[in-house]
Amino acid sequence: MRTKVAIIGAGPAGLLLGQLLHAYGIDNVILERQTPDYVLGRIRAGLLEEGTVALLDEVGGGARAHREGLVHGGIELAFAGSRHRIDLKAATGKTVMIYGQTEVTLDLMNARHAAGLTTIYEAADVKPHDFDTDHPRVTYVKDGTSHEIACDFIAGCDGFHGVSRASVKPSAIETFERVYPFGWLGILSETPPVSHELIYSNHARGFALCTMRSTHRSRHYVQCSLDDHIDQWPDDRFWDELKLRLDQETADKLVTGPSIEKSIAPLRSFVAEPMRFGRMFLAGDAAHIVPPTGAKGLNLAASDAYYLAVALREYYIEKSAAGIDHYSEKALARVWKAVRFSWWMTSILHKFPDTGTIGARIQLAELDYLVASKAASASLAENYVGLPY
Ligand code: RFL
Ligand code: PHB
Repeated sequence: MRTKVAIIGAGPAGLLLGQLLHAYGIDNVILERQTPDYVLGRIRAGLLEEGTVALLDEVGGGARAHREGLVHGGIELAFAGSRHRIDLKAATGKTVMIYGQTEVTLDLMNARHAAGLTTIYEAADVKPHDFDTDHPRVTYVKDGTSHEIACDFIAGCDGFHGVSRASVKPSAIETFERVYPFGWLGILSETPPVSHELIYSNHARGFALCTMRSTHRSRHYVQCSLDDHIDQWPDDRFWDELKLRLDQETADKLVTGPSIEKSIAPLRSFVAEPMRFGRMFLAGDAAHIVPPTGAKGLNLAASDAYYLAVALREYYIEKSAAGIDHYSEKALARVWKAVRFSWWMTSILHKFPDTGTIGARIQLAELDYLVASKAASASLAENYVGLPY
C-alpha cells in the first residue's frame, strides 16, 4: 500500500490530523493498535478551547459538539472555605466547552468513515522505518500477516507510550520531565453536576475538581497517593472524601450515586524536543504530556495537528518545505506555554508532600491575590481559554 502520510494512532491527534489532511486533499492512512470500541472507552479529557471546536468545525465534525456541548464563561476556585469565580468571558471574550474526549473521538471517527478514509484498527507491531531518508515506510501485522505502507511522511500520533518517539535514536532527542508526587482519582457518575461551572478546590486534604460531561453526568477528581489502588476507593469513600474537600454549600448540594467508571492517573509534565525527525513528525501526547489541571492535553493535540496539517499543505500545494521546517519550533512554542500554565495550576492547587505549612500558606496567598487582582485573573483566564495559534 502507498499513501502520502501514514498516521500512527487514532486518538484525537491522529484523527484530527487525518481529517484536516483530507480537507486539504492529502491522502492518509491511520494505523491503530486497539479496536474502535477500546479507543472510545477511554474516559479522559472533557474541556475544549474555542480553537479546538473551530478545528472540529473545519473538518465538518463539530455539529454535535455545538448541539450537546456545554458552553462555560467561567470557572470557580475554592479555597479557605469559599468559592471565587473567574469570569473567563469578561476577561478574554472567549468561552470553553465541556464535550468529552470520547465524543470528540466518535465524531472524528464518523467523519473519517463518511469520507471513506482508511483506518486499520488492531494493527499489531506497528513500526516506522527509514524516516531519515526520502522513502519512509511503516510496517505492521494484521491478523497474523505482515504489511508495509510506503509513504512520503509519517505522523507519530501514538500517545505517550507509542512506538514513534521510541524509534528515534536517543542522540537526536532531548526530553524534559517532571513526575508529580501524587495522582488523580477520577469517577464518572450518572448524577447532575453540583454547579453549572467547574470548581477547582485547594484543600488541606488535597485537591478536588468537580466537572461534568453533560447536565446529567458528572466527573469528579480527588488528588490521591501514587500508591493508591482503585480497590481502596469504594464509591462511598470517594464521595465522603470529595465532600470534605469542598466548601460547605457545595458539599451540601452534591448529589452522589454509583460510579460508572473509576481510574487513577499519574500527573506528569513531559516535553520531547524536537518534534520532527527527518520525515517523521510527532504530535500530541507522543511529544508532550501535561498534568490535567489546566485541561490542556487534548487541546494541545489539536493545535499540533493543525500546525502539522498546514505545514504539509504548504509542502504539497505550494511546493515549499518552509512549513515542515518550522513545524517543531512553532508547535513547541505553544506547547511550552501550556506546560508552564499546567505546572503552575498544579502547583497552586495541590497538596505537596514536601513544601510544608509555609508552602500551603503561600498557595493561599497566591489564590487570594489571583481572585482579587484583575490582572492576575485575566492572565489565568487568557491561558485557560487557550493561547492563540
Ligand atoms: P492518545 O489519546 O493517547 O492517542 C494515541 C493513540 O495511539 C494508539 N497507539 C498506537 N497505535 C498503533 N501502534 C502503536 N504502537 C501505538 N501506541 C499507541 C493508542 O491506542 C491511541 O489510540 O494521544 P493523542 O491523540 O495525542 O491525544 C492526547 C489526549 O488523549 C490527552 O492529551 C488527554 O486525554 C490527556 N488527559 C487529559 N487531558 C485533559 O485535558 N483533561 C483530562 O481530564 C485528562 N485526563 C488524560 C486524562 C490522559 C490520560 N492518559 C494518557 C492515561 C486521563 C488519562 C488517564
Ligand atoms: C474533565 O472534565 O475531565 C476535566 C476538566 C478540566 C480539567 C481536567 C479535567 O482541568
